[in-house]
Amino acid sequence: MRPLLGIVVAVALVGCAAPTPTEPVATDQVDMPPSYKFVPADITVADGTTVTWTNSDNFTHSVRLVDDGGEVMVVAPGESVSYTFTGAGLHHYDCSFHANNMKGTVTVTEAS
Ligand SMILES: [Cu+2]
Repeated sequence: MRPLLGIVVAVALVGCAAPTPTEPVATDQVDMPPSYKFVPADITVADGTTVTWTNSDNFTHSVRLVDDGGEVMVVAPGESVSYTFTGAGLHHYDCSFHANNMKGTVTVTEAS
């Protein structure tokens, strides 16, 4: 008896299951309404735009520039902070106090 040689071909299915990311909103203003969120969380701006985050919540939050040196800008209720983004691409940020609930992105596009 001769052993049968079986050849198994594994077919890899690529990239069908990734969740659709939120479409970024074209704005330079991000609000922090009650409670524990950035609205809109995902925005898009042109290179060199200054983005302002305003804390409308009753708790102190922060904007931590995860992809831009990790600086933490603390934002007390009723206050605002700003940061000027340079460099086209995806820039992540979050609230360092509530990083599980509060995170967002700034998609920076080439200045026209
Ligand atoms: Cu927070």
